[in-house]
Amino acid sequence: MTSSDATEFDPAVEERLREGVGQYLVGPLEGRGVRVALACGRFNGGVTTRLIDGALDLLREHGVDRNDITIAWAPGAFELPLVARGLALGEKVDVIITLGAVIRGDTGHYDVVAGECARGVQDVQLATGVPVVFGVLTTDTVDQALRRSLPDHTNKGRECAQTALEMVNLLRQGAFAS
Ligand code: INI
Repeated sequence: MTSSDATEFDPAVEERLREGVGQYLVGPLEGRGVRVALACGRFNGGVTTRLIDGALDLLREHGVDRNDITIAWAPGAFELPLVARGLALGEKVDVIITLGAVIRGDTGHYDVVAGECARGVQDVQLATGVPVVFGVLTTDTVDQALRRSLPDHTNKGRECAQTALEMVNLLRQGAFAS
């Protein structure tokens, strides 16, 4: 979900904010030297592969080396937190992007799978200090999932890749504990 036009961040205010404070911390979208793992659910793989393509496009555009990108497949969204935890503790990546698709129409346990996945992802990033981006679509219909994984700037995987670079470069700054 992107901000609406009414709530979107206005870059024009940035200069004013910078001038008004001592430290202004923001993560630039620099991909060189950033190691990224994509933890992906195979369930609804027709959607998750579209999210992967969106993420890879953004990472390449910002200079991430292909050798610094890892793809790890989990059976479904429920397993993504454990895969993310393993990658984080392995200390070979700087950020993990979880990509999945939980579609209400397909399952009675939608709420459990979606909720546990989100909770687990947050738990992993807080416990390890490695940023874990939540790129799991939670939709009512297949059509909604397909619309959020189009090959354009609205693709959720692409959006999450941008979040990943911003978070890595933000947390690399001196004000943060390493
Ligand atoms: N996993 C998903 O990623 N998306 C779904 O929509 C989904 N549904 O519909 O059930 C789903 N289920 C599998 C789940 O993630 C686990 O892999 C499974 O329960 C085994 O632990």
